[in-house]
Amino acid sequence: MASQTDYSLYLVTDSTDAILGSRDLVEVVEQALQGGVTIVQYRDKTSDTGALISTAKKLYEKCKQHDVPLLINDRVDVALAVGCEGVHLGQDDMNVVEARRLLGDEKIIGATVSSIEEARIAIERGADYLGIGTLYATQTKKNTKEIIGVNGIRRILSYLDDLGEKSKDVKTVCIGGVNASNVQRVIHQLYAPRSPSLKSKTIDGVAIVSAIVGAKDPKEASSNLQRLIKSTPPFSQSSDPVFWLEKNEDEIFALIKTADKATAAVHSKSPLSHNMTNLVVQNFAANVALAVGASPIMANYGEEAADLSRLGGALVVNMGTVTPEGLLNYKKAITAYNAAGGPIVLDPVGAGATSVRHDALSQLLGAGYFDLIKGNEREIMAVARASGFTLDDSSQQRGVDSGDSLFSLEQRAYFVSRIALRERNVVLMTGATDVVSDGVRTYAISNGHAYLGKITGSGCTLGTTLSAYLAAWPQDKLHAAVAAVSHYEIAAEYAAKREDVKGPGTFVSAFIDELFIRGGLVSEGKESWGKDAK
Ligand code: 3NM
Ligand code: MG
Repeated sequence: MASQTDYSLYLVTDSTDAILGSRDLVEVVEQALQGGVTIVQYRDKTSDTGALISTAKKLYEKCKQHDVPLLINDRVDVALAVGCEGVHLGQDDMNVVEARRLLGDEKIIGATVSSIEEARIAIERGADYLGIGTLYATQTKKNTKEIIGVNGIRRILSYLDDLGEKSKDVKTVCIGGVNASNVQRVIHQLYAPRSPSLKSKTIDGVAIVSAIVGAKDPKEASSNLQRLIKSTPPFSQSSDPVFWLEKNEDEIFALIKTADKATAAVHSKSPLSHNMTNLVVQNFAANVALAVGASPIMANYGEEAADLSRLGGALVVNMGTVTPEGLLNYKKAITAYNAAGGPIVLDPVGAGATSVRHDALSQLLGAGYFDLIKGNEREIMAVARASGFTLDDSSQQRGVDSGDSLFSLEQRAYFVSRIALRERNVVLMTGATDVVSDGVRTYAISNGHAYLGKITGSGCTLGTTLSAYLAAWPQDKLHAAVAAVSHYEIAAEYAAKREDVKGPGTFVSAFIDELFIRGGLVSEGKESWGKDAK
C-alpha cells in the first residue's frame, strides 16, 4: 500500500481562521481533490475527539470517491475509529513503533523529520515515508524547529542514499512554504543528481497547507500545482554539461550579437538594481549601476523588499560585511524576490574566510533560490562545499582578495557547471579568465584588466552590473551574464588604455566613464562587444 501511494501533491489541512477562515473544511478538501491532490492529511490541532472523528469520516468518504488515501495527523485513535489509510506523526506524537503495533502493517505511517538523526530513527522504527521540513519559513506553523532549506533536505536525502537497501522503499515529501511560485524550483533543485554517476534519491512529493487550503479557489490552486509538478520548468536541463570553452566563430558571433541586444535592453528598460551590499562599496556600486544604464537603490532593510520586488528589477545580496541583523534582512528580501519571480544575484564575498561567513553562506543558500551566484575561485569553492560537494581542496580562504588559481581552467569549468546544474541557475567564477555556466553551456571570457584587481569593490560592482542585465534580459540568464561581463570588462580595458590613467585611482573614474560611454555606443548600435573581444 504505502510504496504504491502517490505522494506527489500532498495536501495537509488546516482548520484555523487564518487559513480556512469561515469555509467548510470538507468542501475545501473536495475541491482540492477535484483539482488533483494525490493524498490528504487531516491536521486539526484543536477540535475535540468527537468532532475530529466526525470530520474525518466525512473527509474519508470524499477521499474514497477520488481513490485518494487519507491520513490523520497525530491521532492514531481517530485513524482507527475511521478506518482510513494511516497516520502522520510529529516528533512529539506517539512513536512509530507503537503506532505500528496499533495500526498493523498495512497502514501508512509517516513521520516528520528535520535532521539526519530523526530520519535515522524514523526509518529504524519503520516509517513508510518522511515529511522533511521545514523547507522555507511559513506563517502556517510558527513553532517549527528549524528552517533547513533545500540544502538541509538534500543532506537528508543523501543520507537515505547512503542507507541503500534499508531506505529503498521509504518515500519522502518536503514541507514548509511551498507554493506555485517555488514548487518547480524545489522539485528540480532536489532532483539534480549529486554526481553524474549516482542515481540519487529525490523527493516523492511536496506537502502543502496554505497554498491550497488558503487559496481563493482550492480546485484551481491544486490543478495549477499539479500542472507545475508534472511539467518541465524552463530552467530544467536534462543533459550533462557540455564544455563550450572552445567555440566556433559562428557561436561566438551569435553570442556577441545577443550581448549587444542585452545592453540595448538595459538602456531602454533602465531596470531597478536593488543592492543589499556591504559598507565598502555602496557608493561605487550605485555609480556603476547608473553608468551601465540601471536605476540603483541601496536598500538594506528587508521589510522594503516586498514592495521593491514588484518593480521589475533584480536584487543583489552581497554578504561582504555580514551581521546577524543583515542576514535576517537578506532572508526577507530573498523570500520576497522569489515570491515575485524577480532575479537575485548572490555575491558570497569572503565566503570560507571565517566560520561566520561559512555559516551565513549556508543559511543564505537554504533561504531561497539564486538566479546567479558569482564569486572568485575561493568563494565559488565555498559555495560548492556549502551545497554539499566534497572537494579535495580543503585550504582555508585567507581573505576576500582572490589569490592565485589553484585549479586549471578545465577544473574550474567543471566545478562551475556542476554547481549550476545542481542549483539550476547560472554560476560565474571570476578570475583572469572568467568561467560562467548554466550547467549545460559553459563559457570562458578573458577580458578585463589588472587594475580591476587593484581597486576595491570591482567584484561587488560586477554583481550590480549582472543584476541589471538579469532584470533586462530575462529570456536567457546565461546570455545576460555573458553580456554583463563583456560590458564590465571591455569598459575596464578601454579605461586602462586612456592616457590620463596613471594608476588605480585615475582608473576608477575612467572606468565609470567607459562603462557609460561603451554601453551607450553598443546600445545605439554604433559599437559591438565583439569589436574588442579577445
Ligand atoms: N509542518 P505551508 S511546516 C504542518 O516543518 C507543517 O514539519 C511543518 O504549511 C514542518 O504549506 C508545516 O502553508 C506547515 O507553508 C506548512
Ligand atoms: Mg504533531
